[in-house]
Amino acid sequence: MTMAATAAKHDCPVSHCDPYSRENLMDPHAMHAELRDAGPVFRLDRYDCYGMARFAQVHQGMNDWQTYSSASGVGLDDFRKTRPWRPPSILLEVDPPLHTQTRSVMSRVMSPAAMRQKREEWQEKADHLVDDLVARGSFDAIADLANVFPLRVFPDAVGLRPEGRENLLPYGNMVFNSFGPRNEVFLESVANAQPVVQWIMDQCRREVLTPGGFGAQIFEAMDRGEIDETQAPILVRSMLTAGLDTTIIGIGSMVYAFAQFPDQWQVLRDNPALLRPAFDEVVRWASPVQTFFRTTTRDVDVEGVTIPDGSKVLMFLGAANRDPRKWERPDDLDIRRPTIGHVGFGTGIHGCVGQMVARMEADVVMTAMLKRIKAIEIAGEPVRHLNNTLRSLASLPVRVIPA
Ligand code: 4IA
Repeated sequence: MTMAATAAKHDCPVSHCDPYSRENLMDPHAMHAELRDAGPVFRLDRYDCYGMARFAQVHQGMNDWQTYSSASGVGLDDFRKTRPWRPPSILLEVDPPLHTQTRSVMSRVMSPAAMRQKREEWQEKADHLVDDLVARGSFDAIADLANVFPLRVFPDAVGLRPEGRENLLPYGNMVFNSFGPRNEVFLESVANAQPVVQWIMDQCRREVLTPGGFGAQIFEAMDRGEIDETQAPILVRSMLTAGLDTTIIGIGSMVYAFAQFPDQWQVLRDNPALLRPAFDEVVRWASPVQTFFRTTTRDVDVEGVTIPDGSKVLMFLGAANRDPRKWERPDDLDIRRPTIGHVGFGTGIHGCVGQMVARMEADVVMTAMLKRIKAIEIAGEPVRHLNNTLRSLASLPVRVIPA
């Protein structure tokens, strides 16, 4: 017998849980623990797919795009079997070589240097907004701050006209829901989709984009031959889809995190240089984007379990970011911990290309708050907003103590 020559084969654990039920969307943490404990990989029999919830496998899988492809869609739907809900993204829902080409255009437009040029103007806007809120003393950190700030800076940076911007959030909500099943949460969000989708598509045309904005810069890349005329509008659409809900949740999560961990607010006030690592820790802790699918391109062995070729695999970013196998006291916000490797922005070739935008927005808002606020207190029951992919609040009443 040559036992040592072949790795042991295991049956795949099966979970009957529904990650998209209202209860689990409302509070996923107990389910996450159960799924991590089920094994390195498991089947979700309700959705006829596989899942990974431990940090090691999520991180490994997301860093192997050859095996875990995005080209069949990063939602539950397999683009080879069902018609996509919208024309696929040529950034998110593709593999190299096309992905390499489109991503390089996007990363240049939203480069660190490009974002540094925004700092002064964005800081002024953040100071102004936070001044008003501190004067009020009590406000809703979502409705009055998180929902407000990105909408004041990002659509202008892209170069959108003022009319119709109220369509941006409903559109994002639909798209992020569409990565999950066709459940009630999805259906409610697409009830009035047509005019919203139409408005978004109309804003992706060169003629309506302000010169100098991110959108216009994508068309300049087209002029240089880096992408063609069918691709440029779809990349503008990527910005409109991915740039708002996510940063809104990032800012809202910052406030929620520091309201729940007041000692950490004090640590940050004593050392504002921790702002950047603090944002990473909040993104780890909150995981605004909770899940994404990949599709296997071959039979793949994961710790002795074989995932067959062509399987959908649900990556639980939120569960990986709180895996006790990886993180000490994972449920605690600790802005001094090493957050390196967290998957809150994804990881690998699809890792968030807009994170410089998110970081700059969070930076200026938090800088304004650090100067003016000694403590943030929760002043009422937070209300969740349910979405199949995003974890967010609809309302967070707070009271702030001026510095
Ligand atoms: C796109 C992952 C999420 C932030 C995202 C959503 C949509 C797109 C990209 C990223 O439409 O390209």
